[in-house]
Parts: sequence; structure tokens; C-alpha cells
Amino acid sequence: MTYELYYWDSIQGRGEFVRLALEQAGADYIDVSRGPESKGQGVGAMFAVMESKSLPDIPLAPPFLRDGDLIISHVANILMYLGPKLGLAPEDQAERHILNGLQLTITDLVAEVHDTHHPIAVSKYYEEQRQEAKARTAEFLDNRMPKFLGYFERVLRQNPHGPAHIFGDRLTYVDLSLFQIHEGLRYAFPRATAHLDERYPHLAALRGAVMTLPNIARYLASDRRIPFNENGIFRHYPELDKEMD
Ligand SMILES: N[C@@H](CCC(=O)N[C@@H](CS)C(=O)NCC(=O)O)C(=O)O
Repeated sequence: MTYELYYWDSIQGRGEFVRLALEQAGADYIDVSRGPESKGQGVGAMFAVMESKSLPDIPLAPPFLRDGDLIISHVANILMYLGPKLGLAPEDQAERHILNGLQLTITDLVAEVHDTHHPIAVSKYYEEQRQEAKARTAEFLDNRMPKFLGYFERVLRQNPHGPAHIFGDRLTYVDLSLFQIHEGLRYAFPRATAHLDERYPHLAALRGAVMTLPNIARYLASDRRIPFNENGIFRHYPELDKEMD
């Protein structure tokens, strides 16, 4: 069965965390919003699910995944569903919850990254909340980013199996998500992240390892990997970025 991933068609956004897992596993999937309307795809197909008056279990927002009749929403929930099927999660049920806890921490971080450019209202343009965005970003860069990255660095360091993976001794979907976090923060805040690799060496090593996985490397070089842009979660507004001590 082909997995159907539903997400906005022109950004990496939150959909990218799911996409990386599907790509690493070589899964059979389609990115529905990016497909042709002539085949019943496109952004309209995504809205048709969200605005359906008859389908059960409709999602409020993308990303969501369709696997046959099943509709699964929220990045962490989608990855918890897909992880075992794609060989990117542990066998043990309890351990899957530990992994989910790590992914939910990434969900929290992603929300805070989003709020750096939209601190007041999702429905308003960045340009309408620029002043607040500046204050919010300064707080994020000074306190929140180090707290989250320091946490993940410690989890890597304290992994009893060694720091190559965030959990256990095998690649999981959380490793892939941490790669994406690293890439996104470096894109959005090149000055503030200039010393990221020295400060968080295990995270940096993980990023390097993930980007050279053959399937990931092939994906990153493909046109399926949309470049970061100023409509996504990780946006580069030079006026928000700053040097860090
Ligand atoms: N908690 C959800 C967040 C979903 C979300 O905020 N999706 C965004 C795109 S990245 C959206 O389209 N939101 C529309 C809305 O909230 O009205 C997740 O982790 O997947």
C-alpha cells in the first residue's frame, strides 16, 4: 500500500520530519499536495480531507498521513505509527514511548521556532509582528535554543549504547528529526549557530552521520527536497539573527 503524505506543497515545514523517515526507509509514498490535480492530488485534495463533511477522524491541520482508510495526524503521532513499520523504532513497546517523548520534545522546540517569527498571531504576516518577533527571537536564542540543544546533547552523551544515536544502538526517526532541527536552525540563524558544532559535538556528529546515509544523501540532492524558504518553519530574517557569546 502506498502511504499518502499530506502537507503544504511549497515548504519543508513540519512535513519534512515525516518525509525524512519515509525517504530513509525507501518507503512507497506520495506527497499528495505536490501531485497533479488530474490524478486527484494537489493542495485541493488535502483540503478535501480536512474539510470533508463525511470522513471520520479528519485532521485540523497538516501534516497528516493516510494509510488505507486510516488518517493519522500530528508529526510525533505519525512517526510513532510509521517508526516500527519503517524499521526506525525499537521493538519494545515501552521503548517506543521513550522515543515518542523525545519526538514530542522536538514538537515543542518546533513550536518555539515558529513563534520566533509569529509571536502574536498565526493569521498575521511576519511584517505585522516584527517588533515582537525581535524580542521573542532574542529570548529564544539566549535561553530556549541552548536549553533544548543542551538537553539533546546530554541525552546523546548519556546513551548507554554510545552517542551515535539519540536512543539505543540503531538509527531511529528521532535521529532524522534532530538532523532536520540542526539544518533548520543553521539556515534560520547562521550567526547565532556559528559555534553550534563546538558547543554540541554529539549533535553535530549525528547531523554529519545522517546526511551521509545513502538514502538521505540521495533525497537531499533530489528536487523532492525543497530548499528552506521564508514561508516555512525555519525562516531566515537577518534582522532577527545575532552573534552569540
Ligand atoms: N501539532 C501539529 C501542528 C500542525 C500545524 O501547526 N500545522 C501547520 C503547518 S506546519 C498548519 O498548517 N496549521 C494550520 C492551522 O493551525 O490553522 C504537528 O506537530 O503536526
